[in-house]
Amino acid sequence: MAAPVHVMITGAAGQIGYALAPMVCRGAMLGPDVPVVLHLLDIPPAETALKGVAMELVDAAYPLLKGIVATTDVAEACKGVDVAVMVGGFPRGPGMERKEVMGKNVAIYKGQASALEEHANPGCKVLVVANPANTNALILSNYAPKIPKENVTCLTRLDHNRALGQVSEKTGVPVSDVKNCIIWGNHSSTQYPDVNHGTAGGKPIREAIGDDAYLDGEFIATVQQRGAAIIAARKLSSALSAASSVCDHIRDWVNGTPPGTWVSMGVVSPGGEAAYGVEEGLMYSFPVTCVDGKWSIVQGLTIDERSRALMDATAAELKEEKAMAEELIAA
Ligand code: NAX
Repeated sequence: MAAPVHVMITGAAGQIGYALAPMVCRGAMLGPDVPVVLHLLDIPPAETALKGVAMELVDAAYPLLKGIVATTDVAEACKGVDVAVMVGGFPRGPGMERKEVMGKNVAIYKGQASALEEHANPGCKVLVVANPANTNALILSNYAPKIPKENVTCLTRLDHNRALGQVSEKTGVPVSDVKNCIIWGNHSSTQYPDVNHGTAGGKPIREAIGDDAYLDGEFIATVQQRGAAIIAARKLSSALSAASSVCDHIRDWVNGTPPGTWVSMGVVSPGGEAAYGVEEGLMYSFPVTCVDGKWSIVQGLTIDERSRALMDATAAELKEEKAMAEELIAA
């Protein structure tokens, strides 16, 4: 058996952490033959709950699990890490100003970025899940200049999978035969779920569904608002689907996307034509393929006027968040 891969989960005592850790131990993230060591980080008020999670992981006797580091010390958690999944953060509560939340996350991500830079293994891949995910990832990248910018990403795979799920439900085509939807932009309600290049059962999605009004209206709103619909139904935010999408994101990044298939990832925009005109330096969700542990943006897609406007609107929101983060960093 190969040497174990060290996977860090921050916010590990929370609900996504509780769903994600067992998936990683079952091989859903890195493959059924890849042993793992889990590094679980949370904050002191959650220390006892974190211990409970570690106890349950021991009790599950996973053959792939070769060790657990459960700690509230960020430096200890980051030591020798190959994959870092950043789930812990300060989410926006009711009535909170965006700037206030961002200020809290600048403080958190500053510390965690430095610890990762200093203690993680070279080549460590980072996935930020905690909201505002795109901007938290940008802040982390900013404070960890030694980590290559390409190695810091954020999660929009859940939105991508939600889009595939909606197309599958509408067409009756199994979700495994729905391909190449795109989430453009921010992991927020301004995201643009785009089906113009996707297929269902081998047919273009627009043809398979035959209802442009639905695709341009209800479909987009459903994907954009799915998180809120889950909260309304469960009284808790998405956890199992988020954890499963985290595994999909890392698995495809590390092991490669299947031939003929692309996925959505929040990555730093290289700017210019290769980034469909999205400003350089924004953490923006693009369609990507992955080979040998590296992502590249799918090239040459035709963008119609309607799509252009939606892609620009979500870019504008990210630009605003970036400016706010920069202001807080400079303060
Ligand atoms: P929970 O509140 O259940 O868990 C969060 C955990 O993070 C808690 O145990 C908390 O103690 C810990 N934490 C807080 N600050 C920390 C810090 N500085 N270092 C380490 N741990 C810290 O939230 P959960 O439902 O698990 O969601 C976690 C995050 O994912 C939230 O920010 C949420 O908004 C975000 N989401 C992002 C999604 C995406 O697609 N990008 C979808 C799912 C989810 O809503």
